Amino acid sequence: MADITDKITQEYDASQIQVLEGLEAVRKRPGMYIGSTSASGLHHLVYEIVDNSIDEALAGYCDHIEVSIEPGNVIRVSDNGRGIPVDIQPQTGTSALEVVFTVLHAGGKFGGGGYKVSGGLHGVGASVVNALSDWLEVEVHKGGKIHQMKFSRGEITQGMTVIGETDRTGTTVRFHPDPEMFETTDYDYETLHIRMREQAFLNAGLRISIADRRGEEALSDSMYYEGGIREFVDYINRNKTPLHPSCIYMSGARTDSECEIALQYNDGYNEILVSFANNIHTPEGGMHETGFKAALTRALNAYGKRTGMLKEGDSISGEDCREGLTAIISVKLTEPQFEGQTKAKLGNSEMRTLVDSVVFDKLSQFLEENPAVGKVILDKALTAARAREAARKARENIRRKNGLEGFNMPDKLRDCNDRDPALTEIYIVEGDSAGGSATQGRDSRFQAILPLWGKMLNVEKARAEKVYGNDKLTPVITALGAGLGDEFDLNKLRYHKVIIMADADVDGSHIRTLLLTFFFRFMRPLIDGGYVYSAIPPLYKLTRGKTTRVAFSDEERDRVSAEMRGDNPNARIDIARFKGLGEMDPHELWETTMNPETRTLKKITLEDAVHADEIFTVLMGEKVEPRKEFIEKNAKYAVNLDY
Ligand code: TSJ
Repeated sequence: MADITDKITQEYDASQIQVLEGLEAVRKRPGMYIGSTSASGLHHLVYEIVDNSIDEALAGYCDHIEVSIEPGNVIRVSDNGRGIPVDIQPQTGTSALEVVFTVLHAGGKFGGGGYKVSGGLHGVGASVVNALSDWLEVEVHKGGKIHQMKFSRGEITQGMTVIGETDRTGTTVRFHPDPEMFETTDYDYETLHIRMREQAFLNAGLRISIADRRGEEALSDSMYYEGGIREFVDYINRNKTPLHPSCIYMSGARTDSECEIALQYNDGYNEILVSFANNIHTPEGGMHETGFKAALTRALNAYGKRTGMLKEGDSISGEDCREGLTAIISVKLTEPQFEGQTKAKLGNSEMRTLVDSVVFDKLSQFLEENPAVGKVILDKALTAARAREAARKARENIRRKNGLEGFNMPDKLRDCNDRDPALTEIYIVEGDSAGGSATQGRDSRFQAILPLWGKMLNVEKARAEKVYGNDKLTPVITALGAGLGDEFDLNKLRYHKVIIMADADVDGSHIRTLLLTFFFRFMRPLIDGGYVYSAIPPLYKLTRGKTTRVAFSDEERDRVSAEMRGDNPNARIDIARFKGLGEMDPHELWETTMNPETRTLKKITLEDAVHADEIFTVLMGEKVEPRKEFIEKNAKYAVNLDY
């Protein structure tokens, strides 16, 4: 504790004014601290608070965290840890509690001091959440007393006050995001649920409960995984068919760092590799992933040679070793370096060496001791290698036939005039009639239209060679111009916005899911790079006399209708539901859905590959029961797949 308070004192001593300036800076440029002020930044506030409780759990003092969304989008986070220290430091006359909420970069993340391993990808902590909340209250149960403190937009509105006695310890924070700071303050339960589940998997033995108390019926879940990341792998594979009974678990440590890996092969063709550093998801990979991949490939090749399954001189590629693989890599280290475009790539090279040696040694040993599993895995990799070779040949054939990267654009494509990909966009439109409206309504200088029609292919089961031959997807591949699979090349992409425009009904959602699955499986960089969008067409058209307006939700419909009525309660407002894109005239489609000045696009992020994979697998897999269950549980998502 000494370390922590010393550090706080140093920062705090500088000047009281700096405190206010610090939090003012957060309110001036919130995006710098939480990434954005959209829904993602809004949810980030919760993660920042919860991270503190998780740090307390990592330190060994807390085993239960409760997170809830209260009516009015108030967030409550509570833990049974030691409670944030409340004693007044003689040097400063303030408590750690006050500092945590008022000093930028304070909180449980003091680098070397404090906790040995702490999260904090952005390292911003509680003070940023405080600055961006129109109110925040904290309650600390500690030393037999309940201490309370209140804030508004970062400023103290009630100093630390003892409000009662208690026989337990712990910290509870409640806050309401400042509507002046965020585009939306509406929390999504499922987003928080997925994140909390992930954290429960990553912290074996920690119970995380979550509840949504906004609706008439509360939603809730309580997550506790004794097996940690082993159960994470089981969870991801739960609707797949595993090739061996239980997952393979490996762990190891050096001074100041540790790693654990769980993996299991299934009979599918996809690779699901999810990595974390200090419990922070690293979707861009990094040194821990590099070490893992290298060691897996080496271990399988060495085993193949030793058992004679692999001929002398032959070798299996890394990708073939990862077909049908689900793996979780979790590393903990004292000074993580996050790099890359989104600071989501681990840069510490010592993690490559650590993970490499742990995986190579432990996996080699496992294969020796479990020859039946070893054979299944090696067979799988060998089959993948053969299939890849066959796919390459098929590709060559098709390329010769119709020049996939080439100059022959699909008949249906209505291309735009501009050739600079950075300035152009392509609308992939469901149905010929909507395609017609879009073609007439568009700005042909920079907007291309590609209509799609009919049922597409079940991508989950398809291998690359089948996709190549599919007449529904070939136009998409050709129009985008960047190839697919191993050879996908973003530099060749012909449009930097790929916009899926489909109806807000079940068929539309089906097409959207299929296209996203296809992009996810075969053009992954397209999704990772944020090039894919979903157009949001309006649901209602409201007419009063000569005035028409549109609405994108039931709430907006009611609001717009009231606005149009104005002071005239008898005014007749005609409300019509758009049955589909095909029903809109070209001008309406342009104004509501295509004009960059007025439209809303939803960027497809697939932030959580695990969740995406769940939807894809369940909705398109062969197992009927999980699909039925999923659709019943997520009726709203099945209609409007919300990534
Ligand atoms: F930071 C915060 F306000 F966001 C927050 C912190 C929010 C929540 C919900 C919990 C916490 C938190 C902090 N839970 N547990 C702690 N623990 C400490 O701050 C703590 C307690 C004792 C000692 C010690 O050395 O005695 C040290 C620390 C850092």
